[in-house]
Amino acid sequence: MKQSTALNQKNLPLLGEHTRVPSYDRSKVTAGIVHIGVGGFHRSHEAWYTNALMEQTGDLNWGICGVGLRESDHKMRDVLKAQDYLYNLIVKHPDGTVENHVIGSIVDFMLSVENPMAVIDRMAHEDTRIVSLTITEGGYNFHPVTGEFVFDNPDVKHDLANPDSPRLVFGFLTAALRKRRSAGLPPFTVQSCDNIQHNGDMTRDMLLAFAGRQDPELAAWIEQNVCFPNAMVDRITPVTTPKDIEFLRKEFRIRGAWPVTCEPFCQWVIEDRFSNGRPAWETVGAQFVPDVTPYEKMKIRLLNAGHSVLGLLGSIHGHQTIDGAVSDPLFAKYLRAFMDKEATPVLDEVEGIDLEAYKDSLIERFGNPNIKDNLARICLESSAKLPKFLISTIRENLATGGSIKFATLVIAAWCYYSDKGLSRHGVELDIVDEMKDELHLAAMGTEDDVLSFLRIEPIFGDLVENPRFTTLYAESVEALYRDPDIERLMQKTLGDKPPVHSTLS
Ligand code: CS2
Repeated sequence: MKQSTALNQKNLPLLGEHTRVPSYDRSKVTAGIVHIGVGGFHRSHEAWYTNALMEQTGDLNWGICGVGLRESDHKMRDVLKAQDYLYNLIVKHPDGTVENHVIGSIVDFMLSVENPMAVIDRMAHEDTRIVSLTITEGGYNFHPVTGEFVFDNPDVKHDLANPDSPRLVFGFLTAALRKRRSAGLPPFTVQSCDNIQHNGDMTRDMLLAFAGRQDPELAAWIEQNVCFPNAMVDRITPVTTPKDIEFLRKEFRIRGAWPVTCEPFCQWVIEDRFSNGRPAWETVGAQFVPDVTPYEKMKIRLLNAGHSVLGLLGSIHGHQTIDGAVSDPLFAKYLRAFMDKEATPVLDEVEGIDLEAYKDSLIERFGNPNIKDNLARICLESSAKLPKFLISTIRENLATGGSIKFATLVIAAWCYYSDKGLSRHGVELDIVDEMKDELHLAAMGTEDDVLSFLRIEPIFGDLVENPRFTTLYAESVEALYRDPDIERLMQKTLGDKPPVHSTLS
């Protein structure tokens, strides 16, 4: 049997006809983009578009220099470096077709913990024209209810006091923009690729708050000169598992230490506002629009919220993956009811988009049996996600008198999940959340004070004072604690009769 080949630049010609490798000359690529937060999603999305762009147009000015801000990014740096920054993107279609690409758009990687000044210099270099971000919802350091920048954070305090050796993204952006301004260079664009509505505006507000505290004059310059385009990003990208590495080795005879697997669907809708030029990503499928608002709201309130609905209810039920949950007819019906009755009524019209077809396509994408998207990934950092994905929908429906019951049961399930950390059958759940301890403590108080969980003010704000919401929540949470049979509660919420268990004698 043919030996496997290690993935690196030199071996590209050996990888075989079933793997698409970069045909452009990577030694000629300059890094016009510095990207902070190189995980699976960046590699299946922006890096994929940019690789396709270089392939198609031959414009080699937009290579990517990855940056990791966390200690834990050592592994990504080491893996990518050993592979000449190449990796495999394995695209799995629902019918079993697999496309295997080697992506060549990342050409360097830096760790800020090793040398923060080198990262600042790189961002301040004249070749750098865009700094893009996937730092997760939690990385923006805003208060979920007030939307204000949170200054009361040890890393922020450190960054304010140490402008040349920051830890957080805003410290780096400020330092690099300061350098560019003194060097008389045009600023880079700051391009958020996270699932936050108005992600560009949010990034700008947070950066201005931080920079304003450190250097008000610089903040005024940033406000006038730096563009922060809003964007909607979309591609379902599960966490890489040892099975993916094995798949690559067995099916394609390639030894790659950290491939990415993703679905075929890919979307990027971007506002066309850039400070210093941009790649022609529209030539490879991205859409440039004047205002991204309706697209991003639709995506976050249907896709991301839909994931959370399946993730939390499914975890308690004992489902493992999104495709597993959505192939369960009760979960599919519940998801659709949530989308139709609660999420859709508070969405804006999106010109040229048929919402019914969009929802159908989401259910189809979720059902892709070859994408094993673990519920643990979906539920990861729920405290940063749910205020934007789901709680905003509850708030808007409370204001208009719309239905809230489907989403409310999900909040009750989140309480039970945070308290017990178990599925209804007692299987331990893998919970990862910055606020895990706080969520657990509040949820544990439920038996004495049924609204205890809702008193986490940074997540729920004043919702605990809304009687329509609290009455429904209390009923759901009490029922769940009496008997965590989530299926029965889902059926009840749907207005369906639970199946009759006949006792034939
Ligand atoms: C997921 C997203 O994090 C989540 O909860 O909903 O990562 C989702 O898979 C992507 O936004 C898809 O574009």
